Amino acid sequence: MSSGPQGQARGRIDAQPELIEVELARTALLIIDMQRDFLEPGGFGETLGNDVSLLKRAVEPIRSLLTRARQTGMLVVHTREGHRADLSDAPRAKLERGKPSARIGDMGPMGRILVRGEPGHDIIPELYPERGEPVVDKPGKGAFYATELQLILSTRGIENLIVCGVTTEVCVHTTVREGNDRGYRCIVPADCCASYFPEFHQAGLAMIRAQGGIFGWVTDSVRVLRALG
Ligand code: C5J
Repeated sequence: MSSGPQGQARGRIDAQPELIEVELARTALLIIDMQRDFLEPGGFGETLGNDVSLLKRAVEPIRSLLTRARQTGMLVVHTREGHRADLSDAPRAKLERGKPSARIGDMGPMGRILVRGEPGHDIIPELYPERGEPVVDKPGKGAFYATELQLILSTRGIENLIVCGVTTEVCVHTTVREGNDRGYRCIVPADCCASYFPEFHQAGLAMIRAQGGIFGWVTDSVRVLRALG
């Protein structure tokens, strides 16, 4: 951590393709969809035939960043993918897709699959939001689509996003692409993301940092913690 010309605290994050220096007061931790529906048996992820235990590896690294962000007063935003109980915000193209063992809105062991307010839709206890941390409900894969996320970030003067969560190549990637197009510097700690497909996780990160960082920067939780001081 160092000070800028106006005395603002700045963090230098060792990343790929290159080091990035950010003003910490203009940086937010964005945690994507760390919900029971994706990480626990019986939820949306498992209905699609996935081994949900593969996502657990991201929990502890995210928890270490979350703890530090809270200590430093950094804005923390959580997101949850899910739909209204009447599914009026769930397009047929999404509802009818594939051959899952149960569809969005069906009853499962954690309540209705991917429906807001159901136990499965909630964030896992290890990363549970604290009072005052915005929780953005999103009907799509990207966190900017049909949500108030951009308003929340612009109200706080945020320019940089540290993007964590699941899954790397779906909701994290979509959000990084959306954020990049909206002018945010998106920094992705690799160990704070996970996928049901380890090869997609690697490919997703490679796409972000390729071509001089075409969508953003890739780092890890240890390097972010070091930059936060
Ligand atoms: C998916 C997500 N994979 N949060 N959602 O459907 O990545």
